[in-house]
Amino acid sequence: MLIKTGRDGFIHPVSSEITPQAVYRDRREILRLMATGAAGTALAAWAGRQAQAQAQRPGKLAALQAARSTVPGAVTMEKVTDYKDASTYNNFYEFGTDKADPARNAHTLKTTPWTVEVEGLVKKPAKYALEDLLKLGAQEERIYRLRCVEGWSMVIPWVGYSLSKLVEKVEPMGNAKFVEFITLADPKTMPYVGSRVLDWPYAEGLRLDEAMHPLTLLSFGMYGEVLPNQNGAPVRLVVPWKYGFKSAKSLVKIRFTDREPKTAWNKAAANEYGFYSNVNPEVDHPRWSQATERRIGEDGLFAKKRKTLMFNGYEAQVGQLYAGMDLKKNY
Ligand SMILES: Nc1nc2c(c(=O)[nH]1)N[C@H]1C(S)=C(S)[C@@H](COP(=O)(O)O)O[C@H]1N2
Ligand SMILES: [Mo]
Repeated sequence: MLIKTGRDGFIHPVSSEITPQAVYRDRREILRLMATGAAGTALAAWAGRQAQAQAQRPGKLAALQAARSTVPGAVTMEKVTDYKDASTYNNFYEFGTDKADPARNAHTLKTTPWTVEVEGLVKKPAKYALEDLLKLGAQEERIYRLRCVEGWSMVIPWVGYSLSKLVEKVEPMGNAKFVEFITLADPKTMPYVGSRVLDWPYAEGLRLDEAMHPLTLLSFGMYGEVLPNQNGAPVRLVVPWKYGFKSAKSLVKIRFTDREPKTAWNKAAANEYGFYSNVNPEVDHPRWSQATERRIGEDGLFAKKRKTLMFNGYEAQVGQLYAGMDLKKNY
């Protein structure tokens, strides 16, 4: 058993850490590669990954064990963003619009008990207590690039499993074509819910085939620990090839529909935020160029901007989902 839930409902760390399983898997892989002569490079990559993982363990919240994901494209070798940056430079408008607001204010978010309701066009609608949702799939570590439409990006080691695991459990009906994600809107604990910045609750959506893609992650943790409140505790979506706002935080409802769902940002400014919102350096946002990005942590005087990659670098994995589509029209 990977995760224990205590009587108080909190997730408690188990004694062993995250690495052993991943180490054994990697070691076997290296032994295999030794036979082919490719062991040198593999060892270097392995050492790099271990160093990265260990350097990043912040020790702030309960550990969440995970084995490194084997889903194609799920682990970038780019340098992981410092936990401090990833947990203090946030967009979570329920807690304020300044990047520092969520880390300052989200301590009021009450994450236990937590239920996620799955409803709509499914044969098996269900209400999942967080403890049960956690166990629906094996927890994996995935190191994804996250690209915000505002022009900055980070590299974050998430913990979670493919959303498709949940989709398969609830058995979508034949006419289900889209999935809507609805997040908590509690004016008592979220100071900006009720403000007119957005039409609450914050809602997002995906086409069913996007929701089923193995890279679409239902995430419960990051940096080997449970999610900090400001990053969307206790459970959020992460869709790495789309702009960050598609990755809805603190999910309470997942609804299967036959119609494209309305999303919070599309309602706020339809000409700026489309339903698809795939990262695309060739299609600019009306106010911001999308051709380059600033990697958080690289913002020194001489830091160069990075070129933004098509589908945020996940084109090989997701490009075929959009074959034949006009990506300028379907922004
Ligand atoms: N509920 C909710 N989810 C949200 C947001 C929000 O304001 N509310 N902001 C989005 C935006 S714009 C981004 S870039 C990412 C940021 O995730 P991070 O803070 O974990 O990096 O969360 C997304 N999910
Ligand atoms: Mo964003």
